[in-house]
Amino acid sequence: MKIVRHTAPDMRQALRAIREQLGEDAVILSSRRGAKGVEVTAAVDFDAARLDSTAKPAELRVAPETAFAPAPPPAAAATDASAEAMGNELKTLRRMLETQLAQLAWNERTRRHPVHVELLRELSEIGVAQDLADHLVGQLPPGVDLAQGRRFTVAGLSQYLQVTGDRWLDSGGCVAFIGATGVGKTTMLAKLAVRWILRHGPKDLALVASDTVRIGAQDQMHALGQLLGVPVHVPERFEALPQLLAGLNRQRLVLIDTPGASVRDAQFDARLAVLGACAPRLEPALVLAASTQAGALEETIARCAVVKPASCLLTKMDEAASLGGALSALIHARLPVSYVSDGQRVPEDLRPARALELVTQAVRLAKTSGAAADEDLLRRRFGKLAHANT
Ligand SMILES: Nc1nc2c(ncn2[C@@H]2O[C@H](COP(=O)(O)OP(=O)(O)OP(=O)(O)O)[C@@H](O)[C@H]2O)c(=O)[nH]1
Ligand SMILES: [Mg+2]
Repeated sequence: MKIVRHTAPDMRQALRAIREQLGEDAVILSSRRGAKGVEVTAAVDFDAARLDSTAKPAELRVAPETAFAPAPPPAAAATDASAEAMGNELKTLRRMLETQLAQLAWNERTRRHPVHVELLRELSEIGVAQDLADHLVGQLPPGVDLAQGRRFTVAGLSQYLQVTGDRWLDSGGCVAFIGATGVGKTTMLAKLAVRWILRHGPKDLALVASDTVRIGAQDQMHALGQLLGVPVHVPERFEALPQLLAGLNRQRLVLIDTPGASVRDAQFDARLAVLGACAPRLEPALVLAASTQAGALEETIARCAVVKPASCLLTKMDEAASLGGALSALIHARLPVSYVSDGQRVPEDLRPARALELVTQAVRLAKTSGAAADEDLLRRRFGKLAHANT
């Protein structure tokens, strides 16, 4: 491929000069008006042109006795390869051009709105998703300084993050804890059961052990029931859960332990269908480990959306290196948080979720971990967005 740039007083003259130099196959890549007239950048693929003109008819013929589907003739294959190479080069050029435009847009944004740019950097360091960060900064009233901007974005994030309050421990419910393996479902159930007993006594509580998959899961639930003095109910099969729950109408709080599985596992979908059949009595609650990567959290949330979880519980807050990604995923999904857990101790490490507290914790975590946004990444992300919006 050959690329040339021509400057001429007007477009007609520039195009003529390009045609004379590169021929009729020239492709215009860009044009812009400058002080000296019009600058046009064009390219032509010489290899393709040469191949076309030198291809001999004999090379393109297929022997008539060939019984099976013939392979593409060599000249045609070469032309294909050449066209593909040209396509790739054009893609590379386009990417380079986009990067440059993003850089220009970012520089312009830095010059005109230094506070916005600083806030975007800080939100990225917290782990807040790019579109959400851009949206928050876009909502700022004109003329705010950095300290005011910080308060606005923290307040904005905590307004978007929904929480349920201490609902189950106050008034009870029928809750099934669902989620991936090892995220802390059973531990969370145990913490809530103990807290309930401390507040209301054991009378109105029932535990359901429907995890028949993990070795020892049933024993664990029976041991918990014995310790707390509450009955533990075991369905014959997971599919028998709706009948079992129908018999537990009198209890004010029913906590159901379910087996963990990869959310891509077909078994997981089948169990969700059973839980869906228990609606509206049963409330599926999604247990998410805050230490999980935001993309994986988003996938789990999307897969579990079929049972319309009314809330989620965030566990392993103490293990998370960053919280902004998890909070962004919850905000995107409009999924309220009910309780959070930041340790293994039963029942100490459990608290009802409070939005401002969670956002402040995310900010603090970014500060203590010394998270530093990659300048190049910022420029590409937000510059591209700014350029796309112009
Ligand atoms: N650091 C920390 N560990 C936790 C927390 N919650 C649970 N764990 C630990 O995580 C491990 C798994 O917890 P489980 O409650 O068994 O998780 P699960 O989701 O029931 O696991 P499966 O039933 O196997 O899918 C245990 O060692 C818990 O003590 C937490 O908030 N922080
Ligand atoms: Mg478990």
